[in-house]
Amino acid sequence: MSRTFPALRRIQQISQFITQPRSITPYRSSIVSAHLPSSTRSMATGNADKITDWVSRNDKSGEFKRQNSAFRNWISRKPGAQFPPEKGRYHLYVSYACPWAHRTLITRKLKGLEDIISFTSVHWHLGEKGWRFATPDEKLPGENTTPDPLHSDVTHLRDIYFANDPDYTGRFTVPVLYDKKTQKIVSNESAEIIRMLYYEFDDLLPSPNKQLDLYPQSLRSEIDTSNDWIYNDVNNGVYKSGFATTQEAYQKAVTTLFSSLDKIEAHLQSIASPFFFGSVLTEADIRLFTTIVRFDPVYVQHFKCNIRDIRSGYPAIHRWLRHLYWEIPAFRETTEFEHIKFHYTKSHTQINQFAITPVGPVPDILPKDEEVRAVAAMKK
Ligand SMILES: N[C@@H](CCC(=O)N[C@@H](CS)C(=O)NCC(=O)O)C(=O)O
Repeated sequence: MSRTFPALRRIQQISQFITQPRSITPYRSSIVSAHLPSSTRSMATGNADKITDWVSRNDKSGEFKRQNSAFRNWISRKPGAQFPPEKGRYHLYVSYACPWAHRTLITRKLKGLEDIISFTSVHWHLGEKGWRFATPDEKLPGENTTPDPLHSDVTHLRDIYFANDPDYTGRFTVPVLYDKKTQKIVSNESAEIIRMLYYEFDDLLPSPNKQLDLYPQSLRSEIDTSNDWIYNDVNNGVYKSGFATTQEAYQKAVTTLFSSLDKIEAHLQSIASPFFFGSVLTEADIRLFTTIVRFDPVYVQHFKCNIRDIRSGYPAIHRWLRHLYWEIPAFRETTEFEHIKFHYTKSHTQINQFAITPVGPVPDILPKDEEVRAVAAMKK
């Protein structure tokens, strides 16, 4: 039983997780206690909705609308830059559950920035005050899923947002790229953070890492074009499908999502190389991977993206996915399925009232040389 259903075993272990008492040990500095205790702040979305209302209850369109990120500074190696690249100066706040934050973890590892940029993952549960940090006694999978190592009195990610801007009215999203020196948020936009990581720290890196170019000049316009539709239809498309509160909004999103997956499948079928743009790994692979690796374990059932699944319906995408996951450690080592499965199913109570986490699919991702039974039978 436990061998066949590892997910079930994990679910049983965490059944009393959500409201554990907090005991915080002091770390280095305090940013919130004077004026912004998290328990007394109300919602920050600027309206009457709760944090867990993904589509406003007043929005008749029923469509999920993602907000624009508010902090948009750049780390730059240009002389006189406000945020220059420095070893040990910057910290990433992420969630292993989040596909946007996952981009930054993969890029950090691919570029060999582990000793240069530190990180913390929040707990996978997102409640009415948004993301919270794990308590010292909670043992969660994944490196650095700990209390905030930088601030003794921070319990929630929103404390960091409010310390930067007490009037902040947006959502408290991960990833956050944080400057320990000035105690400022540099950026909370993953698409921009990964591009900073591609080049701005290169002077601090040895040659092989420096040479890894994830956004090569010769492919930039192709990457930008694919980013555009893959973001709208696929990365964000799964959310538009899952959070829709009308049949019409759902159907529009889910059919667009699957026609784009069909297009990606045809593209990957047509090239005989392992990466999205041929023989070199690029940003396009990173951005698509973080959605596709969550697809079968979560999006198929939780977001109703169930016209097909990846493992039985998209052989070329499945091959591409498993190549990245099993062959390139930066992809596998930053993927934490427990955070992924529990976050969505136990945080999105607007669409999963009883927070039941489905046991399957088993396993979360197939080994490289195994297929689902029907596919395997066809091959015999
Ligand atoms: N544009 C942002 C989006 C990030 C985002 O939406 N993150 C989600 C997690 S997957 C989040 O933190 N949501 C918390 C909330 O909206 O309350 C990026 O790409 O960095």
